Amino acid sequence: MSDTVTLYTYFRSSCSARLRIALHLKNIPFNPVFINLLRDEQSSEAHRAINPSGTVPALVVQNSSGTSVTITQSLAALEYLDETFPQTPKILPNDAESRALVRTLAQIIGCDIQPVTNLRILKRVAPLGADRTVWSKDLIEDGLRAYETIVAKSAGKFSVGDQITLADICLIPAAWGAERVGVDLTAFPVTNGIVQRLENEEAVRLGHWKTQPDTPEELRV
Ligand SMILES: N[C@@H](CCC(=O)N[C@@H](CS)C(=O)NCC(=O)O)C(=O)O
Repeated sequence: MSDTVTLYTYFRSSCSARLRIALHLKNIPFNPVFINLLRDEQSSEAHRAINPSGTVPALVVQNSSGTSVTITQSLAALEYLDETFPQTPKILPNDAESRALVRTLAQIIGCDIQPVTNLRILKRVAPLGADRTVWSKDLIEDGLRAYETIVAKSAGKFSVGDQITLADICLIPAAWGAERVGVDLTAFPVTNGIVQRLENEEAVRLGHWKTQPDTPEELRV
């Protein structure tokens, strides 16, 4: 019997998109559970019992012996998938130097950009007079400048060489968020080239915010 994988997800969530893309890339079937962030379902008691952070995603893997693991941080969940589904395409390179580089890029997005542009932060800065769009755009551009400087040296077809890595899996949903607030991705030409190539990948199309079962009809393609 194979593992049963459940993903708590929201179509617009970039952190959820990371997991959706990785699961599709690795051909791991999963059951989605939809948590609507606009209805604040992430803060419900029921959801917090699964993810005490009150966020998505949460990844639950139940293995054949009946034990289950719940992972409530997307980067930890992505690495867990890489370690426990070894027969699937790897998203972390074998050598330590490349792994550090991939993690550095992933963390520019996962630690420097996403947390300060997250919904709960936007909800707090708006009453202080900050324009949510300007706030997000500035911070995303700061992060992308750093990303661009690094990938200018490391990129092949994707961010580090020619294979899709953890870095790319974090980059593409961040690019969707960047476009949403008016960031001109052509100002980051190497990164933009990687984004364009990623958009053609099947796993990215399947994980895209526009194609999810919980994507509202009017936003679907
Ligand atoms: N560090 C966490 C961040 C999770 C996170 O902030 N998720 C967002 C969606 S991308 C969320 O659930 N936001 C809900 C909120 O801010 O209330 C991770 O990587 O999983």
